[in-house]
Amino acid sequence: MTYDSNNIFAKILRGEIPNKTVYEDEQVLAFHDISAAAPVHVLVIPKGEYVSFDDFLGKASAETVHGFFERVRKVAHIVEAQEGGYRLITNHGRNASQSVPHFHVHILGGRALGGLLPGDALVR
Ligand code: DGP
Repeated sequence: MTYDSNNIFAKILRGEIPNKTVYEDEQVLAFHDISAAAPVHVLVIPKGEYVSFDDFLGKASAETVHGFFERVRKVAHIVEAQEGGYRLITNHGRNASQSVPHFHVHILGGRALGGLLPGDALVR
């Protein structure tokens, strides 16, 4: 997997495109999704160059992976999503409709989110 340093999240990390930051440290940036699908919709991205979850787990150290997911939890608490509940989504590749090729986790919450997939998605 080749990382495209012109993807939109790389531009956000370089400060070329503004974002509404929820949390930032040396490892991650968390910001509000531009097209929120729920009252809480935050994206958490590592600062390292990883195309997707699959790429991240394949390349990053166990310490980095652990640190990333600890921060996802921290961000979920910052936006106070833990009490009512939240869903994590990460899309890898074409079938999952990944649209930005920089690994990111969606934190969704703030309302009842319903079933796992939109509609009654039948596997055919
Ligand atoms: P995915 O489909 O999993 O690759 O999700 C990409 C998400 O990124 C999508 O929910 C919309 C969001 N997004 C795309 N461009 C921007 C942007 O410029 N700013 C912000 N804040 N979010 C963006």
